[in-house]
Amino acid sequence: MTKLLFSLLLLNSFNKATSTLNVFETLSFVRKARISPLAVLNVASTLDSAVPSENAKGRGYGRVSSTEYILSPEQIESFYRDGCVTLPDVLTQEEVDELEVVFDKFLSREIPVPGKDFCDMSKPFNTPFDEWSIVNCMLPTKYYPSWQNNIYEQITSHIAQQLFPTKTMAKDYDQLLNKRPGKTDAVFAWHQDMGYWPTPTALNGMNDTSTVTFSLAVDDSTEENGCLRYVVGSGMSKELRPHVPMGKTRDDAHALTIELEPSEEVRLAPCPRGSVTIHDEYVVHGSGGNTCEDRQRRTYVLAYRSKEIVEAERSIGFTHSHNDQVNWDTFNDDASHRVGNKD
Ligand SMILES: O=C(O)CCC(=O)C(=O)O
Repeated sequence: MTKLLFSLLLLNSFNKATSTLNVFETLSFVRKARISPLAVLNVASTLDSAVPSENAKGRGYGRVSSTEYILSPEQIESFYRDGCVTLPDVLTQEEVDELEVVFDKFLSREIPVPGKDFCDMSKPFNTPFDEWSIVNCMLPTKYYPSWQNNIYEQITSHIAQQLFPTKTMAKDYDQLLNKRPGKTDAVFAWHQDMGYWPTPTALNGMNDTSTVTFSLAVDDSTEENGCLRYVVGSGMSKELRPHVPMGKTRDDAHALTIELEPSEEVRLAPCPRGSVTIHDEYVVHGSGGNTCEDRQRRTYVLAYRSKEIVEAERSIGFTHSHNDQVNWDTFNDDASHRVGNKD
């Protein structure tokens, strides 16, 4: 009886926070996603505090000023329930035009990026530049500091704070990606971002993992040129699945991958130029190859985590640079989720 009352209380709380699902839909969703009552409670309480204030509602949603974008309750709900959502028209075309100039200087190597921070995310590190399929540039604002605090950083920092109003969200890392035209092997393998990062054990027990990762479409991102795709609701249980290195070792290639169950619902996240997708740290995601002969897919990634997590990462020497001298296979966290290799 107590258990039943407890479950009903949780469902009511979850339902109130998500507002669009009725009890039966909520029950079915929770059961299908195999979510623990504790996870439901966590999400419900975060949603309660992340609902936009009356003040925000009065000003409308979306891009309300030169530096502010206000999330709607539906966008916040989708982020917490599905793990990923597309935010339309975050930047204007003119703002993207300006960012694009610098972006292309990284791609042409006019702005140099050292070592493994300039690599292909789908192939071994020793692949010749001409043969790359997904050009990956880590930490652009580290290598080009005058880009810091650009319009994309200003707007996303405001959005990150709306999603986690009780925390101080800090920029953790940035990254540029380009899927070259006609590269059908420009596949970003299925993964959870937490698979790449030090776990709470490695961060001295810091068990908060709060993250929002933004991906700005610099080009229209569609199924044809390999837009983001994700397994709906897969991050809600906050469980890390076993990841396998794509190469023989992490020194050979950086990427990790996981297997999907055939029954899992995959959803595409197309995103027009100037719009942004946001995703969380546990949602299973990746992207397909670029089948367009005449269209690249450039994406500007920017991730925010709570200030305490960023500080804990830095304290163990983890900066998201692929040149970090950390143990990429374990981060000294006894990680059972980064295992073996693919062969
Ligand atoms: O945009 C993509 O294709 C994948 C990027 C990704 O996996 C990430 O930013 O975590």
